[in-house]
Amino acid sequence: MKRRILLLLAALLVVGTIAFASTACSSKTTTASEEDAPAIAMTVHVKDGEFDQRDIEIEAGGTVMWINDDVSDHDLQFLAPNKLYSGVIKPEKAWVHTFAAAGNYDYYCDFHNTMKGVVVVRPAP
Ligand SMILES: [Cu+2]
Repeated sequence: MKRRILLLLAALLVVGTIAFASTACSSKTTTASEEDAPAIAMTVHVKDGEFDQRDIEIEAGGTVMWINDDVSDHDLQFLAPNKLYSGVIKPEKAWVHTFAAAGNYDYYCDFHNTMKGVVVVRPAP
């Protein structure tokens, strides 16, 4: 089961690198292998027009994966502490981002601006 998740993640990273190379600062430019795929600290499902969970907390350096389980396109737009855009996440696709610095990262979906979430990144211990 864990191996399946890692393979899925590796595939997603490759797709993400191609689709979002200009915006996803953490994406790798080489083909991801199981060894260099980052461990996912949290997974957020996008379903029924909501982020589930809406509020998450990770440590600095942690990686979050958003999976679009919905039937429509969604995206993530972060305005602070720095601008960050996921690009359009199609149904059954995912977006992965690593948060290097501590802070409160509020985001919303450009398509449905009632869809909001926050990633609270604690300083690494
Ligand atoms: Cu949306």
